[in-house]
Amino acid sequence: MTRPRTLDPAECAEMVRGASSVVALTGAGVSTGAGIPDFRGPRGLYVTRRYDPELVFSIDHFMRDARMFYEFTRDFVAMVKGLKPTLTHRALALLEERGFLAGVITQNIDALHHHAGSKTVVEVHGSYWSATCTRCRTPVPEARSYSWWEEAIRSSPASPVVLCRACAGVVKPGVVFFGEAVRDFEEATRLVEGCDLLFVLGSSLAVHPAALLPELAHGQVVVVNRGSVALAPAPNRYFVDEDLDRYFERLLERLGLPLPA
Ligand code: CNA
Repeated sequence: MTRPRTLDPAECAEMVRGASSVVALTGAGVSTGAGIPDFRGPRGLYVTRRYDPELVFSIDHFMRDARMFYEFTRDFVAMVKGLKPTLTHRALALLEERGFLAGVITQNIDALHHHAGSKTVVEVHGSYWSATCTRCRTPVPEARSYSWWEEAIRSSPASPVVLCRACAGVVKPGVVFFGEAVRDFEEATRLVEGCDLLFVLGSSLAVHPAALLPELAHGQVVVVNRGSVALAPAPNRYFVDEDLDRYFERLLERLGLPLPA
């Protein structure tokens, strides 16, 4: 049986330099350093505000009555607005800018990879970075700003539910709900199958189908995650049980790249 192997930042830097295509798959753990707890942890919104995820993120419930989802959104926006992307988000954007990284696939809905400046971002669970009217299908490009969400919720005649300016239909953020298909999975699959180094960052790999992506990787897989991950050891897989920001700080140093401000 293959024993799990770790990888120090110096060895990882060599791997990044030698790879022809690097891709990162990220989860809730990249955003905890920014102050966004995972939803089910002790500080998570499901626990502190007693939201029932089955209802909050149910598309059937949302189409019948959007108020519960928007109460969650009001709390989520109040928490996320003003938070800065973590060093790991910014490091990934820098690695892409410098030609080391082909793109990021994320399970997160917080849009922090966009806010950090990443260009190729595949959000398989969608995010608050986009929104559309459920009635007339008009997109809402202003949704890219959390300040816009805060103001739209506060000033909507149906507050907290945000209504379309054109037809007064209910606006739905681009977050993928239970009962909806994941987004851009073909694009995510193409990126993973085409890379020779896949980072898996801050994800327990418990949620499918995103959790299946590392199985499709043909090259090296480097997991950086505190705690256990649902991925079996294999000769091409490395498991680093460390804080992400600390690891990426040292990785950038080894690559001779400046720490992003
Ligand atoms: P998860 O199952 O909560 O896994 C997160 C992992 O990250 C855990 O194993 C943690 O131990 C680990 N972790 C936390 N902080 C760090 C850190 N600083 N350094 C290293 N490791 C750390 O979450 P997943 O992303 O795997 O998937 C579950 C759901 C939760 C996805 O659909 C997400 O969309 C959803 N979610 C998103 C957000 C967000 O958008 N920020 C927040 C919470 C949940």
